[in-house]
Amino acid sequence: MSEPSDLERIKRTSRCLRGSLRESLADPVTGALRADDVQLLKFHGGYQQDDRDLREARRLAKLEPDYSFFLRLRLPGGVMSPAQWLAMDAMARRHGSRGLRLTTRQTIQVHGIEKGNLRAAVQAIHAAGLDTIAACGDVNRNVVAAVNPLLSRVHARIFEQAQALSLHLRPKSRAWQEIWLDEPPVQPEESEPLYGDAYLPRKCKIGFAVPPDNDIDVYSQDVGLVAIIENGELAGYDVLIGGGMGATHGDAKTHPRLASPVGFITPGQVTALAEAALTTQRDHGDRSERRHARFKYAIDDRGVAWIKAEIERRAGFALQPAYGFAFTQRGDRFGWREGGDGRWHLGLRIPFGRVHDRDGVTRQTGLRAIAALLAERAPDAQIRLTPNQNALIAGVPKVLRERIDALAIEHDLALHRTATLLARNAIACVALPTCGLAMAEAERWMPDFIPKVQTLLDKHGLREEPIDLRVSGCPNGCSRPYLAEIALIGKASGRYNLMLGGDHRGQRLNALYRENITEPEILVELDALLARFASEREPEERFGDFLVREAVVAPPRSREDTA
Ligand code: SRM
Ligand code: SF4
Repeated sequence: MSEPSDLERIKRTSRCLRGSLRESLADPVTGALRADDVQLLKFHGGYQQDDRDLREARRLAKLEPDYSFFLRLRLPGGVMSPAQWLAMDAMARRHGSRGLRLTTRQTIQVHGIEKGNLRAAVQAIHAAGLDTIAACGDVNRNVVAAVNPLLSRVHARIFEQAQALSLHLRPKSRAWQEIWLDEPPVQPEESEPLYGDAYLPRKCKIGFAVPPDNDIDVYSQDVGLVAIIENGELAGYDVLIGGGMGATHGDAKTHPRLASPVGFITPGQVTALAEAALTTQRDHGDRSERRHARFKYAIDDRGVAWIKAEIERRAGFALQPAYGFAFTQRGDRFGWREGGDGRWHLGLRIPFGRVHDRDGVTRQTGLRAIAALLAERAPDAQIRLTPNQNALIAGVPKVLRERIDALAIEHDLALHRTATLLARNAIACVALPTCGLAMAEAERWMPDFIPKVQTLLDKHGLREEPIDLRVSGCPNGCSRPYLAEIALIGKASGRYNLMLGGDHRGQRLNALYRENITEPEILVELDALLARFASEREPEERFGDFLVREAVVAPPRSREDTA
């Protein structure tokens, strides 16, 4: 048996996530935390980073790296009130340096917070009725849920379940309250009934989908719950386990994986099912090799049937046979839609989730103005974040539509009216300069790169063709690229692996087409394939499906097929 990784020691000896974080935060000599506390901070929703654009110059100048931190909110289902948005906007302007970043898991990150401001930033989050607990780290992460629950009672019910589950699976340690809010220490020291002192071997991700939309990419979740609706009522959920995107270049034992269907549960069984899956991963996940520690690998190693039986044993009930479901689309719906209650919902495209005033674009000011209007005139309206880095202004009285439209147009928030489908649906991860793992650009490259791909689409008469493009700066896959029709995975500065052949409903993994190529090479490849697609496609055929039918790429077989 291999030795546990060093992170296991850090977790076990942390006294339920306290470590020496207080001392690290108070140390005025450095902008960084002690090494062990860097790891523990993740469980509190924070990450230490340094500006990679400045790294080399600072090294040469014998300065320590330009350290700063991001904070990530725990925001199940991505729902905030207008007042909460205003509070987060104020916090980001006061303490951060890159605006607000909407993430692919329906929450917000604020980058560029200096160590000395972290406590004030967390306190501002808490004052707004929000928290950052377990937003990162080896725990259950932000629970995602299909967007726009206001459209029906069923959506609302699912959102409530997502919120309740997030709270239920939140670590019980009061370390967050002690360290950030100065609550008195708990005496005697506590324990974690669900997680134990070493928490999980790796992160766990849970998501609720509502067909026909697969906007949460349910096949990428460790535990995916797909709502089954009968006669307008929630009958229960089909359960999928073992999805995940992360991989490591050149390491064959790592790979993206589609979640496997294992059966059906009733709404009342959700908590027990999730606990059983989590504790199965807790007890059977790999604690020595972190690259091999996600639930998907435990499932590959032991088999879906074994893991399913273990989950059933722990949950105390058998899963019923899966109902089956059909997705017709993923991605977000933009523009205005009317809800069942006569309120209106406006889907806004936020390119790559970045809400920041810069280069003459004033999206942060615009969203603040919209939130301020709602806070005053419709405080029960909501700002909903989507798993595709966009925002939905939900529950708007009709009378405010015109003013919101005017603000959206004034502040470059009306891209749903002008941007092509390619630009509206593309996703890119954060990557440089903040992400310590980035091998190539992603978010920053998109404003340059997307118009070039669009030029190719225009050239081949495919201007409004819906093609999913996703870019990640490294193989960890934070933009869920392995589910895209076209994906680029960073390999080195300016170099990417070109992956092709995912499907537009997020149900098929793509496959490697060209390795380690540059932007001009990518464009040459796409030009040739789009030309073929334009002339040889079948009616209504999507690009990813065409590439697979024509055997341009062969999608990987599912793990069950290969077992
Ligand atoms: Fe991620 C690590 C950003 C969604 C798979 N991810 C990171 C870190 C924290 C880098 C690090 O560990 O040093 C990135 C911080 C960059 C920065 O500067 O902000 C980062 N991940 C993000 C976000 C912000 C991307 C975005 O552009 O929106 C997303 C935040 C999600 C959230 O709000 O909780 C984000 N990450 C994802 C997703 C998509 C999803 O969950 O739906 C995935 C793929 C799904 C999955 O987990 O399999 C994902 N991130 C990873 C991995 C690979 C994990 C693995 O199993 O191998 C890492 C690396 C790691 O954990 O060691 C990672
Ligand atoms: Fe960073 Fe890689 Fe995730 Fe992009 S995919 S944010 S580069 S870890």
